[in-house]
Amino acid sequence: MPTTLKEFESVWPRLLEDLTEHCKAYKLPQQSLDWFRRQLQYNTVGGKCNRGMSVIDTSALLLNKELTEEEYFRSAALGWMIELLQAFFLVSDDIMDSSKTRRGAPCWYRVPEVKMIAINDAFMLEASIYVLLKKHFRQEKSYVDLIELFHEVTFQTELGQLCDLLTAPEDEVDLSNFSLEKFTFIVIFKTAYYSFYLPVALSLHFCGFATEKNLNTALDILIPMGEYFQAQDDYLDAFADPEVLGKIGTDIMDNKCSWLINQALKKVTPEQKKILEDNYGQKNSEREAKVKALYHELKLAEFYEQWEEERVADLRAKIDKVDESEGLKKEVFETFLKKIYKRSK
Ligand code: GPP
Ligand code: MG
Ligand code: MG
Ligand code: MG
Repeated sequence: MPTTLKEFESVWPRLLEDLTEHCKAYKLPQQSLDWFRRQLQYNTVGGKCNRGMSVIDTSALLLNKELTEEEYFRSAALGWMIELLQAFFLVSDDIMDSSKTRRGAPCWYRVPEVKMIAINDAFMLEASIYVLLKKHFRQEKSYVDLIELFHEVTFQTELGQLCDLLTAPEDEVDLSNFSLEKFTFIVIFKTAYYSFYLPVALSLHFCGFATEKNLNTALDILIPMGEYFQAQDDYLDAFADPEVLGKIGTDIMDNKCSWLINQALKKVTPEQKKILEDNYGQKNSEREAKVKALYHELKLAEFYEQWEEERVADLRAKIDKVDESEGLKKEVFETFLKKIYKRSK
């Protein structure tokens, strides 16, 4: 049985206490400690936690048994470290993207008393990963591998974010800057590594199955899966109900090199292209609506659905070929795919 959000969330208070104790040892003034605990709670808890929970489910599949209480706690701790990494990214990303809401609540930097303190809060979310990793995994043979994995994936994500930001300058809309090649780089780096490869790689280390072959197989499937997931994120940005999605899309106004604009550019007539040039990438909701109307006219939602079926078929074919001889299991990937296929949030 896959773990539930409730079980996963029940581990969090212990980790919050670990971080609290660490600060208390430094005699951190109470006001700062209260702030740290509050921001940890606000930014780390309350999401779907698919990334974090998948460390547990992957570990149960790889070990082919029900996890002991201790194993559950430790794999959940690794899962929460991904959620901390994600919190660090999202608090920062929302500032960079001028986003308004996240998980149905105001973005942290938009909470009135927070503002740019959110930048330091983001750094502390990241640093918390290594505090917990040291506390719980220092004695493991895989400790250095785990640290290096978090560092490398963080760097990869930052490369993706850099490319995302540079392709989307605020003051200069140049649609010729976009291409599906750039889109692919951006999404693999800003999303696929930390959201898809990281949970499975952590679990492989945790279970003692992190052979080069298994890690490479994981990359080979999870990177294209993450690419599909971010195309979905871009599709939902324009087409999903913000109430269901928990965030209001900003890609059109933010001039993002998204899946939708790249597909639109392949389909437009010169007249339609003019509409995009005049209205894309501007902080003006009427102009944004014009771009969305064109997306509808181009039947991009239908095109996306068809594209999704093709990508999923490719992924299933790849999963079918997985070599299980070193302890990896097809089911790990099937479970991932099932969770994201046709998601609405
Ligand atoms: C989200 O892309 C991007 C990240 C989570 C990576 C951020 C990386 C940093 C180094 C800060 P997005 O902007 O499309 O996500 P959303 O739609 O959720 O805002
Ligand atoms: Mg964003
Ligand atoms: Mg962004
Ligand atoms: Mg998005």
